[in-house]
Amino acid sequence: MDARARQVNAFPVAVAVGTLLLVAADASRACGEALRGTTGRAENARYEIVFAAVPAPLAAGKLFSLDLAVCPRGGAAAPNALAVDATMPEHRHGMNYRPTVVARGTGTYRADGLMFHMPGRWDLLFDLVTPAGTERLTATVLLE
Ligand SMILES: [Cu+2]
Repeated sequence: MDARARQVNAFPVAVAVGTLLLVAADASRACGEALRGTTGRAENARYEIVFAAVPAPLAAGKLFSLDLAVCPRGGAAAPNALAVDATMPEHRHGMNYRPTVVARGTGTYRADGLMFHMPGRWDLLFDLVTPAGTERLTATVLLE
């Protein structure tokens, strides 16, 4: 075996070691690295949700989707389902659309059909259906 062949064979080993190190990193960091172009996060003691808007940045009056990753913390059970909604708490109204959420495996989800129809403060509401009950996590978005 010449040197070039050995180098080619060594490459997958290096990739495997890198993956193991990533898995060993703490769970919240792994969640943060699960999505490219992360828009924001919602968290409590038991769960962390990171999300990326598609398309980004968000704009008033435009339909958008969210790519989401849900990471249980501290031994919390993985959720069975996720629902997404949004409200403007200062105006006491929600969206004019009802988003749909599809599970994509390994704690990731896609929510389609969201629209912030006016600028201002919006609260994204994430309802996690878990074996211990439903948990609501909230993330505030300020839309210009
Ligand atoms: Cu409003």
